[in-house]
Amino acid sequence: MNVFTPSSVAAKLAAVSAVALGSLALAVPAGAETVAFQDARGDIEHGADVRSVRVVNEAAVRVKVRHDDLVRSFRSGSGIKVFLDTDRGQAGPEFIFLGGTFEGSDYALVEAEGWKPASRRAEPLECGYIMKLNYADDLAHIKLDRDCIGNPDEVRVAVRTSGETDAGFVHDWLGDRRELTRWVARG
Ligand SMILES: [Ca+2]
Ligand SMILES: [Ca+2]
Repeated sequence: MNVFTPSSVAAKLAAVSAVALGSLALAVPAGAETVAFQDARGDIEHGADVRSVRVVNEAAVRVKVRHDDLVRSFRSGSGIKVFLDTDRGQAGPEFIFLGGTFEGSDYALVEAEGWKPASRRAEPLECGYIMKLNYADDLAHIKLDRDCIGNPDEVRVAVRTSGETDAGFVHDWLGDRRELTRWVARG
């Protein structure tokens, strides 16, 4: 009996492509690109120490920052800056999301120029964005409407946290100072 009949070959090809499709489906969830980045623990003697950052580029752009130990008290003086690079044609980030990460603090999205707010009195942009803080899990969830940041196809970020200690303010970057993640394409 010849096992290499056209039908058995076709069946084997079908089985192979089913496996290939299955693994692709697992690797790339429909409609979402999510990339996670890790950072060392203990860079600063403060709970604002960055542990990891997750960037999601889909219907909205979302950045989730895990800290070592986020606390509610204003005494932590803890804060965050997320620099958003949305245009390869322009050097550096186009936007900065900045805010406090202790309870009751405020936040804003502003246009950036040279890694700083575009003007000394940069007005917060009036569009849809929100930060939610989870003190149990030490997370800051930032969600930005696409229209707020020019509806980019791809985005990358640099993240800097800060906190107050007896010795003054300390800060921690994801990776190195002003290090941008790889580009995250829209899912
Ligand atoms: Ca760190
Ligand atoms: Ca840019």
